[in-house]
Amino acid sequence: MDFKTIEKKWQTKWEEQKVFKVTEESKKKKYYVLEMFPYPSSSGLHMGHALNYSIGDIFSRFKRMQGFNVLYPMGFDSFGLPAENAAIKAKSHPKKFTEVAITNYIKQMKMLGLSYDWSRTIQTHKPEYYKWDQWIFLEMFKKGLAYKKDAPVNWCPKCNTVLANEQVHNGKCWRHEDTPVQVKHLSQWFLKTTAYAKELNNFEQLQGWPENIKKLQKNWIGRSEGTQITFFINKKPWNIFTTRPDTLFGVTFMVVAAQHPLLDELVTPEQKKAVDAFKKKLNAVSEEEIDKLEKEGVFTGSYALHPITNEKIPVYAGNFVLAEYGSGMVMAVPAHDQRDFEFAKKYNIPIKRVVEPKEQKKTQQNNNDKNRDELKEAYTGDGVLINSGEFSRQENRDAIVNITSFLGKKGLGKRTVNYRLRDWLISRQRFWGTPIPIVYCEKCGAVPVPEKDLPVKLPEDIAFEDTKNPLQKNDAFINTVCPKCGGPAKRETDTMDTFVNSSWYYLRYTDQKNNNEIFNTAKANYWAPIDTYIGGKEHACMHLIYIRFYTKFLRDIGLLSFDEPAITLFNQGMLHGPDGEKMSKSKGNVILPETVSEKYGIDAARLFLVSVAGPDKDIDWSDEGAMGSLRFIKKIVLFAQKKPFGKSSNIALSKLHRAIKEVTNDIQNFQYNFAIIKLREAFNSFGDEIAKKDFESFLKLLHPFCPHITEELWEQLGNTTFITTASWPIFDESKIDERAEATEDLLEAVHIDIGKVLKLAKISRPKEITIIVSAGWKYELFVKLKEELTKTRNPGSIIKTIMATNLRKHGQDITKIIPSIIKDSSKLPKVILNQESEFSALKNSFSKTKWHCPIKVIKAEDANHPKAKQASPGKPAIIIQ
Ligand code: ANZ
Ligand code: ZN
Ligand code: ZN
Repeated sequence: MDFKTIEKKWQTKWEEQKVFKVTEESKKKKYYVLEMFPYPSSSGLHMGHALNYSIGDIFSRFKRMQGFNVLYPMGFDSFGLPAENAAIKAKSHPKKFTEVAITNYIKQMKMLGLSYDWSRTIQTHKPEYYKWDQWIFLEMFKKGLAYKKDAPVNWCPKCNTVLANEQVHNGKCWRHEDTPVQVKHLSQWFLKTTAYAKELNNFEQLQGWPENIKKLQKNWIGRSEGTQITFFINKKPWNIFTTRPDTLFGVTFMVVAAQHPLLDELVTPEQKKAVDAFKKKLNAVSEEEIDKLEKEGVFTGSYALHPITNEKIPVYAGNFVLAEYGSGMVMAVPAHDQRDFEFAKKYNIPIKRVVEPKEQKKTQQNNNDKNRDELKEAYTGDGVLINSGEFSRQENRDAIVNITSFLGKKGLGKRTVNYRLRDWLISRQRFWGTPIPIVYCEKCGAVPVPEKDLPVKLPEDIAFEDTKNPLQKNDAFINTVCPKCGGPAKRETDTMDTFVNSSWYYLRYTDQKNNNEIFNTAKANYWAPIDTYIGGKEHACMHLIYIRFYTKFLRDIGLLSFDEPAITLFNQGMLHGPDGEKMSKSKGNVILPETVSEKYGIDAARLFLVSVAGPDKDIDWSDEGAMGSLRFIKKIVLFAQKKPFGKSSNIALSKLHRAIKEVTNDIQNFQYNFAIIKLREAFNSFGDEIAKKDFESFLKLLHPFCPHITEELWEQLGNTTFITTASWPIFDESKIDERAEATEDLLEAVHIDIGKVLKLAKISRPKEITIIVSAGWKYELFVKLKEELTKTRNPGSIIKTIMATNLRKHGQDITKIIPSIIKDSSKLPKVILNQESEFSALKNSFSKTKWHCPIKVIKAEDANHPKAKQASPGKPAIIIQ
C-alpha cells in the first residue's frame, strides 16, 4: 500500500469538503479543544511537536465522532526575539522570516493529518490581531490596570530588554539559562495582575487542572496572612509586614531593602558613604536565592522606636529584604528568624529570646544575654512568650491575635494579607512585538492613543543598525501629534511582552474575522471556555497565570460570562530522541515528520507516539517501535483486503464491545496507550471471519489514531461518507461475555506457558505434555476469597471466615495460599471459571497441537504428580517429557 498517496488523498478531501470547519449555528453541543499555539521557528516542526498536536487531534476526532460540535483551531504566536535576531543578522525584516516559517508550519501540520479548522487561524504579528492587544491595553489603562512606574526591574543583557518576574528563573533569564539577570531602575509599563491576586489564588473552578500546576501557581501567588505594624523612624511612620507579631518584644534591629526607593531618607550623612558603597556591590537576587545568600547589610544611622516599649532600634539596609514585598522593611527578630539570626551573628547585634518551647525545663530558662552564645540557630516553633511585658506567659498563637489587637487600638497595627505575586512588567525594549499605544506630549504627559486610531502599526521600513530597538531611530514612527491638545508628541517605542498576545488568543479563534470588535460576545461565550487545553507544564507560572488574569479582566468589562479560560488542562510529555536526550537541533537527534512519513507513513508514526506510554509521560523515539505500529496497520489492511465478512464469533463480539466500552473511557482520560492495547486484543480475536459492521466499528475506534488508513479502508468497504464524520460506536453490554473471554485467555496463557517451558528446558521434540487442571476445591476458595477481599485485606480475618466453611479440611494449604494472594493480587484471575469448564476447554483445544506429541489433560484429583498441587484456577500445571 502506498501510504503517502493515501495520506495526501484524504488530506485533500477533508480540506476540499471543509470537514473540520465549524460554526456556532449547530444543534450539537459544543466542545473546544485547544493546544498551546507555537512560536513559528525557522527550523520547523519535528516529531516532538507532532506528538503534542497528535494528542489534541486524537481527542478532537474522538469528540467529533461522539457528536460534538468541535472547535479545534491552530494559530501562530509569531512575535518574538528569534525572528528579530535573525533579521538583525541578515539586515532584513523579522516579518519575512516569520511568514516563511509559518507557511512551512502549516504545510507540515497538514501533512500530519491534523484536523484543524484552518479558516479560523490567527497570526499574532498581523495588525488585525495585535490591534486588539492594544485595545485591551487601553481598556486596562482606563481602569488604572495598565500603568507606568519607576521600579527596579530585571534586565537580561543578552535579550537586551527587561523581563517580567515570571521570566526570571533562579536568578537567570528564562531564555538564557547562563545569564544572570541584572537590576536596573527604569520607568516601565505594568499590568496590574495583583488586582486579581485573590481571585487567581482561588482554584475552585480548576478541578480539571493537574494538581502540580495549581500548586506551582499557589506558591507563585504566595498568599501570606500577617500583621502590618507601624514603627516611627525620625518622627515619620514606616510600616513593616510580619507573620510573627508575637515576637515583637524580640526585635533588636530593623532591615530595609537596599533597593527601597525611600532608603535615602533613612541614611544619615555619616553613613552615606558606607550605604552607597554597599548598594554598589549588590547584584540582583531572586527570591529563591535569598535563603542561601550570605546575609549582609550596613547601618543607616537611623533608629526606629519600638511601638510598645519605645526602645531605640537600629535600622540597617540589607540584601535579604525584598523592596517589592510587604513594605520593603522588616522588624528583625534574630532569636526566632534564621535570616535575622545569621545577620545578628555577623554584625554582633543582641539576640533576645521571646518564645520558649513548652517542654523546656525551668532551669534552662535564662535571661537573654547569657543565652546568646548558646543559641546555635533561631527557634522558629511555637511556645510560650517570655520577656514580653504583659504578654509574657501567653501561648504565642494567642499572642499573635492579642498583640495585633493591642496595636490596633493604638492605631499602630492591623491584620493584612500579602501576596508574593508582582504586577506584570510588559514593556520590552525590542522591535518585534505589539507597540504600546501611548504617546508622550510635553504638555499632557502620557496620553493613550484613541481607539479609532488603532492599530498603532509597526513600521515596515526599518533599519537594524545594532542590537537596539530600531523604533527608537524611526522618526516617521516616533513623531506624531498629541490626541489631546494637538501639539507635537512622541510615541512610546517599547513593545509588549509576547505573552500578552497569548493571553487572550483562545477567544479570537471564536470570531477571528471580526474587524469591528475584539470578538462577538455571544460567539465567545458559546465556544469558550476551552473544554480541553493541552500544553507543557513549563507555562505554569507564566502563560497560565496571564491567561487567567486576562479572562477575569475581560469578564469584568462585560465581554465574557465565565471566570476561567479552560475547564481541563492536560500537560503532555516530551518526545526525546532515540538517544534518550531532549530532541533538539543542536543535539542532532531530531526526527522529522518528512522522514517518518516516508519510512512508516504518518498513521504508524502517530500510533507509535501514543502507544508507548500515557501521553503525559516523556518517551524516546524508536524506529523499532514505529515499525511495530506499521506491522499492526499492515495486518489490518491485509485482513480487510481478504474481505472476510460473515458472522462474528461470540468471542470476537465480546472483545470488540469491551474495546468500545474501554477505549471510549481511555481516550476520554488521555490513556491512549491502554486504548491501543485493547484495539490490538479486539483485532486478534477476529479469527477468519467477522461481520462487516463489526469490522467497521473497529475501524471507527482506530480512526482517531490512524485517520488516513481508516478513511481508505472505510471507502473500500463501500462507504460514500467520511469515517471522520461517522458516529462513535456504542457498546452493548450483553455482548460482553466474560466467561468466554476468560476461557480464551486461559487457552492463550497455557499455550504461551508451554512454549516458555520448552524453551527453558531446551526441549525441541517433547515426547508428552501433561496439563493438570487445578483441584476443584480451589475454585470454591478463589470465589470466596474474591468476595472477602471486597470487605477486608486482613489475611487473619479472611482465613478465619474461610475456615468456618467446609473448606476447613484444606486448612493447611489455605493458610499459605491466602497471604500470598493478598500480597500479589495478579494471582487471582479476573473471572474465575470452574474446574469442569477449564478441563473441557483445554481438552478440546489441545487435542491436536503444533508440538506433534500426545497431550494429556487431567484433573489434579486424578494426578499423582507432585506438581499437581501447584495448579490453581486459571493456571494449570504443565509437565513435559
Ligand atoms: C518578624 C519575624 C519574626 C518574621 C519571626 C518571621 C519570623 P512570608 O510567609 O513570606 O509572608 N518579611 C517581610 N517582608 C519582607 C521582605 N520585603 N523581604 C524579606 N522578608 C520579608 O513571610 C513574612 C515574613 O518574612 C515576615 O515576618 C518578615 O519576617 C519577613 F520570628 O517578621 B517576619
Ligand atoms: Zn535573555
Ligand atoms: Zn498634549
